[in-house]
Amino acid sequence: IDHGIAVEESEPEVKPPPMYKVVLLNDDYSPMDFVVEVIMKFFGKQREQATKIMLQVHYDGKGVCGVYRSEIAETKVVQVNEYSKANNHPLMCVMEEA
Ligand code: TYC
Repeated sequence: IDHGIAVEESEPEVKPPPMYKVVLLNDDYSPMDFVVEVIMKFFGKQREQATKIMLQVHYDGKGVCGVYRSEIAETKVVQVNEYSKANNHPLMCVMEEA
């Protein structure tokens, strides 16, 4: 018998996808202007914001460039690491669970 009473859901029907921080790591050799260009090119930041992120990495060891779903985060990491290598800089990008 249908009592017409809706069952309360404790969670939403569709879970949001897991999100990942895409993080740049500091090193002693990558030029600051190269890092700023990378943040602008791959993460769509304006120069002022890109410079803030670069300095965060330089002084604190790492910095978040953006938060994305897994496939997009993985693509950013590969693109940045390939671009750094192609330009002979040791700049490294990794992802972390948000
Ligand atoms: N530490 C580098 C320097 O002094 C600059 C730098 C910033 C390198 C951010 C990597 O992700 C980085 N030239």
